Amino acid sequence: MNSRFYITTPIYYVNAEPHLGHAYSTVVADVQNRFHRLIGQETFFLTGTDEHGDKIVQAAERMGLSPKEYTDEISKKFRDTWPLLDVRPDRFIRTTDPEHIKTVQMVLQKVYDKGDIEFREYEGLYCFGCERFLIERELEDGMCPDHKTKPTRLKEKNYFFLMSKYQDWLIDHIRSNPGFIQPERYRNEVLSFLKEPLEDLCISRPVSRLTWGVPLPFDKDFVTYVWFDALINYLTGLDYPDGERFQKFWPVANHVIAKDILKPHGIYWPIMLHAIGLKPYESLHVHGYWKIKEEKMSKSLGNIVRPGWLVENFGSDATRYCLMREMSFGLDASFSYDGFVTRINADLANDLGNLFSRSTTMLHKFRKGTVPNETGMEGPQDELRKAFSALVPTWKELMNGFQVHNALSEIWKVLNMANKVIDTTAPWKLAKDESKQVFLDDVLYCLMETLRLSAVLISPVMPRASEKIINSMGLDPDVEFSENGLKWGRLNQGLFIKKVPPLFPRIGPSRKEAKENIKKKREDIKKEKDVSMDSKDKKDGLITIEDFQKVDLRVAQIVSAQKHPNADRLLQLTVKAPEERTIVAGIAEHFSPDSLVGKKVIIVSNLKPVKLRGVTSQGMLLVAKDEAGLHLLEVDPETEPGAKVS
Ligand code: ME8
Repeated sequence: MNSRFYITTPIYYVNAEPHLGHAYSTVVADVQNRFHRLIGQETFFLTGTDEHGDKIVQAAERMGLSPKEYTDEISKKFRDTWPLLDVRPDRFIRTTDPEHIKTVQMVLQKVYDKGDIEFREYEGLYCFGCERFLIERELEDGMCPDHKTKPTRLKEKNYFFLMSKYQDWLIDHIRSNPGFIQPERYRNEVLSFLKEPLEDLCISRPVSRLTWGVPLPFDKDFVTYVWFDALINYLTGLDYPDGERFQKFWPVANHVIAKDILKPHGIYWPIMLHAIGLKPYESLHVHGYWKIKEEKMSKSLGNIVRPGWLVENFGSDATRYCLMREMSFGLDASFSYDGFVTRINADLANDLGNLFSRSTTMLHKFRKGTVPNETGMEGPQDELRKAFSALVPTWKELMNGFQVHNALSEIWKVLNMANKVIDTTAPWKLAKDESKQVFLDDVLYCLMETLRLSAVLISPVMPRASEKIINSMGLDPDVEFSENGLKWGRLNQGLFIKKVPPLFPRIGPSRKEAKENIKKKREDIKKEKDVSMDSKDKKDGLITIEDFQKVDLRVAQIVSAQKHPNADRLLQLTVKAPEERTIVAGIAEHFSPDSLVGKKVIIVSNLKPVKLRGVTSQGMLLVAKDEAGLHLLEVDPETEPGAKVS
């Protein structure tokens, strides 16, 4: 095995903000980075943003910003998103970084001097979404299959990279390196594409049409086309050509992408590398699409899920777990809120969370919280010891092959086995039987050691929960999350295990269930009302105008919103009406804090302040409630905060 590992994500276009699809590739890379570090390799992890090209200029124009201002803003959003998901890249690269521009120009000059770049006229069908010319057979019903738009016919003189002359070399390289493109279906896809003659690659745009790009060093009237610019980030990221990092990490380069950019990575990139005399990357790892209701999640289709929203709802660990567990690497997967909730409640709250709390509770009850002697007895618990000797090598192999979903499923088999060990050995019964104490010691030891070792195995995916487990054992995560930590039997007798709050509290009913509950409640209330209205004076429900005038309704603008520190169902809002005040509202299950900021709503402003779980609420937010749930009562955005509602 190599002693080093270099992992990259695509650099994302800044024409839209990050979504779950970007988060997936980035978390995959982070998990790989953590895994390879854990098994003792020196690693380097690169991500970043792709900032040149027509699409970016158009997006900036729509926002009324210069390309520079615009790219600064959106690039920062990507950079700020990754820590929310505990993603820790070693370098965040931007294609507008001066050192990158220098590297691109150096590479272009090298390829040009070699005679692999030529100036010619070209006419073809250009997709602005893909930022490249498409060929007829790539179209579906005359449209770009990815962007569902009709390409534009363009004719212009441009520079071309003479890719076709390296076609046979590439076929040979892919055939003789089975792991070069993974999973195999994508390797086959590239090989089947290479059965047709390759066209040369247009690598420039005239500055008359586009100035937002890297100028060609050999012709100032042209800038380079995005792919020649973008792919080179993987070299700039290692300080190519002279950096020490380049020497260390280029031979072990692993790229993660989705299938949308298979062709540039599976064909253009290895040929570019070969042309400049470099060995191609070690492996390309290609995953499928996250979809929503059968459509690819994408900024152009507008059906996106924000990573920040996922973290707010589920937390970072559970989001990472669901991303890794719900998608088989290489295949498409569907996102649904309910699917994530079900997964979290079943795997994290029940299987892992319960195992941890049941085991520590019993350890406290029967052994004052200290780890007993491992007595190595036969019994159901012995299966756990045996299971790990098979699980650890399987886990390594699956993680190495980017089969994280399968690695997790193998770990969960053992966690379930441990839960069954508790049921079948019934430690609470053993505790009452003097003759069973040595056996009980072994059962408790095996449960705790199962938890420690599982924590090590899940640490690349769920760094927080695994650290909590290791810390509760008074151990050092830096020591445990290493090759040493992978050995059974590291928990020493006498070690005190702290009790900690539940690792993964159950998430309340899913939206669908919540809607059904609300509907049922409404029906119950209606039934009760109908009965009381019949028996009492129906006029009882009416109020006078004077009654209504007692209520002071005002327009308020929500300035900030955050989760209530002590209650899951509550949000803490700061509103302007026109003076600032705090309102605590029971709407956390229906609205994400971010979605509320800036909204103008109606509040009851003369309610007596009340303290709700430690925070004083000065008023009440009005919402409408129907079978679908809660809806905000928004007012015309022109209305001044503080305006009286009558
Ligand atoms: O293509 N499912 O940038 P991009 C899974 N700048 N992954 C998805 C996804 C989805 N629905 N949507 C996006 C570019 N992705 C170029 C790359 S690299 C030298 C230049 C992820 O912003 C996935 O990794 O369109 C995909 O390959 C990438 O975002 C495309 O990002």
